[in-house]
Amino acid sequence: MLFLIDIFFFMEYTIKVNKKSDTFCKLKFCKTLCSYHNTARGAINMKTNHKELHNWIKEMAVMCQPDNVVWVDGSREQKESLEKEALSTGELMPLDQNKWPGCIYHRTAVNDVARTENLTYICTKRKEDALPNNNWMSPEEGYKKAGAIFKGSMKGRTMYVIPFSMGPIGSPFSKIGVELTDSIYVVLNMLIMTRVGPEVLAELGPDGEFTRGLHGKADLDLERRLILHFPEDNTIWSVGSGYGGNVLLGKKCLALRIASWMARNEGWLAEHMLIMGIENPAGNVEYVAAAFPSACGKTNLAMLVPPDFLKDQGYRVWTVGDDIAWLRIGDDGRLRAINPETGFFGVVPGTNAKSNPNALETIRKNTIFTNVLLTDDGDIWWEQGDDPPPPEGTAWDGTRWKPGLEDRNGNYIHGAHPNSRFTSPVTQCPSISPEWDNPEGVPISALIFGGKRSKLAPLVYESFSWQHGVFLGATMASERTAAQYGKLGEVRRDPMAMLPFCGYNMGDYFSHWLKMGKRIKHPPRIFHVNWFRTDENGNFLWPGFGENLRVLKWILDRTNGKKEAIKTPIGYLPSINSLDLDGLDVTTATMERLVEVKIADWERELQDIKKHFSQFGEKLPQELRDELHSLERRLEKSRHAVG
Ligand code: OXD
Ligand code: MN
Repeated sequence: MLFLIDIFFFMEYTIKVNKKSDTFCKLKFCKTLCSYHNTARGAINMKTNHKELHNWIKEMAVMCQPDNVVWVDGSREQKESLEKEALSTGELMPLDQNKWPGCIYHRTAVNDVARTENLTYICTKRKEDALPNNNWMSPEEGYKKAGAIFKGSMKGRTMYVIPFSMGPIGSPFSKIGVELTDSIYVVLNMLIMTRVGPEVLAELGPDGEFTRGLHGKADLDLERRLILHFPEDNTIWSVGSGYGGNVLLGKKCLALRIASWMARNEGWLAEHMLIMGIENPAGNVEYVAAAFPSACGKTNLAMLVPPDFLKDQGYRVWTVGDDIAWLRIGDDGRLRAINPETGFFGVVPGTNAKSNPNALETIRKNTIFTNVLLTDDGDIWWEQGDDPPPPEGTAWDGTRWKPGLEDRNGNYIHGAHPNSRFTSPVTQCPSISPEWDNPEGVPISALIFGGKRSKLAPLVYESFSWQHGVFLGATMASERTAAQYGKLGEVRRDPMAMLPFCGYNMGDYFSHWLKMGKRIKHPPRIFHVNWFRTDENGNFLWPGFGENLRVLKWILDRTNGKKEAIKTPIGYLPSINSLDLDGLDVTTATMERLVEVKIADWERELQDIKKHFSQFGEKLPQELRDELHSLERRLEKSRHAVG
């Protein structure tokens, strides 16, 4: 039967190619097609009679002209043989297996170390569906431009077919994607980050919906790099990059940009949020989801270790996810969330016994390290870790490195790239929640927004309502740190931490959030936190790290109606007494500064929010204009009251 189907496809494709009078050499075309058939039949259990899937793979193979097409089946044998192959070509490098069992090393091209937002596009028929928060291209132009780069780009390479599920296979939350890629590094990362295997094809059936993801390294030329999303076609084309955020198509591309589009149409939320459970001494676990812009410590918070004082009382933290949350309204009328991923793709530098001991434990084995420093004996090192630097090694960019190296301007030269990464299975995390892959998700008691604000935002405050909470998310901002591009201290608005990831017009996105709130019978309360307030000398006022659990505790107490709060113009704030500060070395004077609301500062903020809102024009929902005016009135009233 399979044979007959193959003949049928062969004929169909021959006709199509001839009709288009494509310039492909027919011989080559046959080679691609035949090897596709061979490997499709050869791969263990990777059988599907999904005609559209077969057609699409063949169409992409005809364009990219790989020498082979190989299905990825999720098996240990195939993974090991791919590792071996990549080690033999230098795509991967070995690590000391005694020190780093099951771990491998990869170095990206020097020009390819982070997501390239300027080369990332949403391709929709109408420009206004993507703007103002995205780069836009028409689908025709997108397919044409990227197609020209893809054309013939896999000659001499293998195209891997990865069927994957974001979310537990078969869960009502989950979505299926298929990524075609010419990179073994991508295959190995996808095997950690997503669910891959014959079960995915079984779930897809003969005609199930899937996201079509095509990735090709091409020549890794920055001038020929494009990360394109076609939400109207449920398609992603990424070419010219080998960096995770651009090429692990299940992550930012599918689980945020494409999924946010789907979520709007289907009535759910795809968010850039961690999910964590907090267990109280009575053994009850309550869950929160929190959005912070990149580089604000989401992974650290998700894996928080309680300070001794709270641990002794019986508090525990359970990690569900560190980056992405898909949220739907459950039958119980509550908002429920899943982490669609199965791995962590985290930043390595700064990971140490204080900032994140659970991450350190997670990455000890079966981890892919990208762009950290490599020593000559197969060890690795990174800045702000626990270990002193090795006497020498090879830096992330392949150059020789030793401690104290400086460039011509006297700047420190990094051994590990500041955005070097670990890819590790979530199941290796000591704090992984037993509920992390519950197909029904976990119920969310509180949604938390946050950012780095050195002066303005108090440690924590609660919104007055869902609508006000959406306003807090829509106006969220973070100050640039030294490690980021741009002016130091400059405030960057990053609504819901989704600015680089919302796959459609952000004004419509705000409306969607407001609509969702009306549909949730028992909505979570919405909070804002800021761990980063500083004194005049730039020292942090709040100790952060595990102590952040004290703030989460207040948040959950509020959701349970247990704690009083002070009504201020910006929201409900904790009185200092209502925060559990026992055993914490922070003076009352410092605490007072941490919860201070300075009216003059907020009035300045208001002007900036107005500017921020103006970019959404007519698309800005009236409810958010109302919230802005209410805040203005409350601040005015408060200023008069103070005199
Ligand atoms: C990430 C990011 O890589 O948000 O998770 O940039
Ligand atoms: Mn992220």
